[in-house]
Amino acid sequence: MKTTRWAWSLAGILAGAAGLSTSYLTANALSIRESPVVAVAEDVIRLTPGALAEAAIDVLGHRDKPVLVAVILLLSVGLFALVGRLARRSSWAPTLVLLALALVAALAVLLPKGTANGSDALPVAVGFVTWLLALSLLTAPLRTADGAGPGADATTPADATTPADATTAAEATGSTDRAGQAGLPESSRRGFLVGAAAMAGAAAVVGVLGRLVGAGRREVERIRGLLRLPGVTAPDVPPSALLGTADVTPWLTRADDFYRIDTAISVPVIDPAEWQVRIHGLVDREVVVTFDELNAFEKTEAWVTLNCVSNVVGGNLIGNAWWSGVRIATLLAEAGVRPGADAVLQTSEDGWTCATPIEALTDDRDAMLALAMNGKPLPIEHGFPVRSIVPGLYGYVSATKWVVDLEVTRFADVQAYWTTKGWGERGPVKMSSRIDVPGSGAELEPGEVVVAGVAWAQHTGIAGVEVSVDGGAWTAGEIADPGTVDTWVQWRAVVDLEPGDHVLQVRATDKDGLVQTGVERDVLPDGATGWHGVDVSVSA
Ligand SMILES: Nc1nc2c(c(=O)[nH]1)N[C@H]1C(S)=C(S)[C@@H](COP(=O)(O)O)O[C@H]1N2
Ligand SMILES: [Mo]
Repeated sequence: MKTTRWAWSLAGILAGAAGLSTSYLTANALSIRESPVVAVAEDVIRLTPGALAEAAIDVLGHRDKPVLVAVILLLSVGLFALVGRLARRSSWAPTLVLLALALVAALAVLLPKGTANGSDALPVAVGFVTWLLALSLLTAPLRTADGAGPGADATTPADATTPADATTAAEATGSTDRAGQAGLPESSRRGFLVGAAAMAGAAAVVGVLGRLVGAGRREVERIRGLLRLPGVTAPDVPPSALLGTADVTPWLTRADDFYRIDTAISVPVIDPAEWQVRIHGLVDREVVVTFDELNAFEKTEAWVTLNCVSNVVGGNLIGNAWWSGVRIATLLAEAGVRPGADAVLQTSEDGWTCATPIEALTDDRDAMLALAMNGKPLPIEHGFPVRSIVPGLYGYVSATKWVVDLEVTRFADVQAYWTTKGWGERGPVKMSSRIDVPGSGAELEPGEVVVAGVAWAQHTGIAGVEVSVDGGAWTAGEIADPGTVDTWVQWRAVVDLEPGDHVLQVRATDKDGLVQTGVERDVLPDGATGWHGVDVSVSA
């Protein structure tokens, strides 16, 4: 007995819908900014060449994203139908197609954005598993009807228009009652239809649930969009910070491109109206500050380059932004720090902790409780509504996102999240430098080659950089002057390259005269050291 082709297609489409809805629910339950489908749409927009994108915006106006999401969903329906049909003859072919789809989605979620973290791929994984389970559930009655397992009728391709294939004949005649007498025996037919209806219902329920679960984040995004932050100005990149070299990492990191590191599986979503920070411990009086109170304080603003202790030499867990907030020193002064205290244990809404030297919080580097990044309220992933920013220290000892508690204390008396796992207690940023152009593996013409990148020694400042070819003599490059010691600086140098394979290396010198060490150390326990090198080959 043969089943109909449309039934297999429908099974594929419903299994696909089920997977999309469970991934959507998972994304919303974890407060992830976007579902996998939207992530794919955003990446398509991002990767679309400028001219084409402009043409699309001309035609579609600012509905380009919803239109694209609709197109992606339609294409998916086609692919899911194909997956269903493939399932008739093979068990691995549909799995492969679904795996490919899942990989595209995972890449869209993880790769291009600095803002993703590992758990952002969870919705894709959940969706993929749902696809496989739903497909095998829905196709079971069809398989029974076919009277054999996958592959049994491989000699008779389902799509072939042999006269013997009654179902194809029925389709060819455009029969409206395709479910009927065309192929499925009554019992399998009922089993399949009941299963299909149940799957469609379940997918719809899960989708609606996802929408409801996501309401909290949408509401906080709305509030965030309406927030007024007096004293917060838009970023205005100092021209002296730019050397104008092509293809160098932008000096200002856009929030969307800013690396993201945290232990949050579900992103904390906090309504500013419910936010407050408590300052207590070794203080004269405990102080609680609400968001509106904090927002009423005088703001301080600064360019600060933040980086992660886990950044390997040459890595990109580093970003530079214009931060606006309230000096932590002002708040600590209101509480009155008692003698003997040397640390502040910071705690986030999700229970993450770090201990920061009081000195770094109260000296002239203007450590702040930041309310804005690049002139806008903090993105939720970067700590909305309030996070700490301390120039010169790695994020893991200072940059608490979603901060809610500051306990004045002593290092000797506390343990913090990462220090219990073997990371250093203090985390001053180590000087480093990176080559951005040419890229590793670049193929170049012989002669003069521009080498360029960024270098940093937060809160000390970079005095210069040098480059070397194949471990030879160091030659000085030029550096830009951002007008602060708390950010990375752009640098460039020109080297003369002969045909052949070469290694280019860079090292920096800070404003204290210290030369960046070539000794290679791992990121654990307190930051990597060593020189960044790139391999290039020069044609003859
Ligand atoms: N609440 C919270 N804050 C946190 C962390 C975290 O896991 N949880 N990670 C820290 C680390 S290790 C770094 S490097 C910075 C990264 O900040 P970003 O994600 O905004 O780039 O945040 C810090 N603040
Ligand atoms: Mo970090």
